[in-house]
Amino acid sequence: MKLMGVVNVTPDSFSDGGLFLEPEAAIAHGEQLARDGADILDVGGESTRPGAQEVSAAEELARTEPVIADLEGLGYTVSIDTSKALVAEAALRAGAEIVNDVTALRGDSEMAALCAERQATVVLMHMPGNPRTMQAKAHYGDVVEEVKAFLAERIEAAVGAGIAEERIWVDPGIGFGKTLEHNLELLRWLGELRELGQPLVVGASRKSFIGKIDGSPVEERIGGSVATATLAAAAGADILRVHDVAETAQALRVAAAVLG
Ligand code: HH2
Repeated sequence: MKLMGVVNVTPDSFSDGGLFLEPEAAIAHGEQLARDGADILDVGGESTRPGAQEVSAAEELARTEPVIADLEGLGYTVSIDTSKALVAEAALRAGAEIVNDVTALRGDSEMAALCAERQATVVLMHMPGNPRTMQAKAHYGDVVEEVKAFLAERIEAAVGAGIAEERIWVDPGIGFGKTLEHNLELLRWLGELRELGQPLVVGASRKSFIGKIDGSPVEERIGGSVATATLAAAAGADILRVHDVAETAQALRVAAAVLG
């Protein structure tokens, strides 16, 4: 089990926007997450929340590159959370090893070839449409089957573009074009996605589905996030993308001790 700690270098991320916009603050936050137990630091320079402002590649690159260079220099494993090949290229040059693309290589026609050539590990995430259109597309017959079929198709596309199968991770995209019930179904049947045969990433941390269950505002969703992460781990997730690394790491230690 790996923990991927979230380092948002943005003014508008849904849970921590503006807190780490200065490179020094983002780097210090990344270092803290690593001390807390993060195995990977996921650096992002553009919010993907519904309705978020689009950011130019130049701005996204300027936000993320110095943070990645410093964190990589300190010896940490870094991923870049981007859909833009220009941003990913600069990140890989600065030492990132993983490209976390919420569009699953559909957002930028250069992205697949870049990841293949640079031998990056890629995270392929499910999202219908894009962040601006996704909530209108939250319609499924069987959400688990449809997400699984989408991811299978994206794995095939990635392999076709020359990305080695052992470098492909998959993610159901909790909160991306899904209603509360869709998110719960996916979390309930997470094990089905293991049949894809690739490492499984789950990112449910602080997301609005938790607030829809108990009315909690975003700053009060740590309990729900940790519960979800623990259940996802028990269901076979391999990588958990979380904001609250220390709390999640403790929950996983205790769960592992109890399960023996
Ligand atoms: N969720 C977010 C962003 N990137 N990447 C993957 N692979 N899986 C996810 O579930 C995922 C992701 C949204 O969370 P956050 O980065 O905290 O917010 P924002 O997009 O507003 O910056």
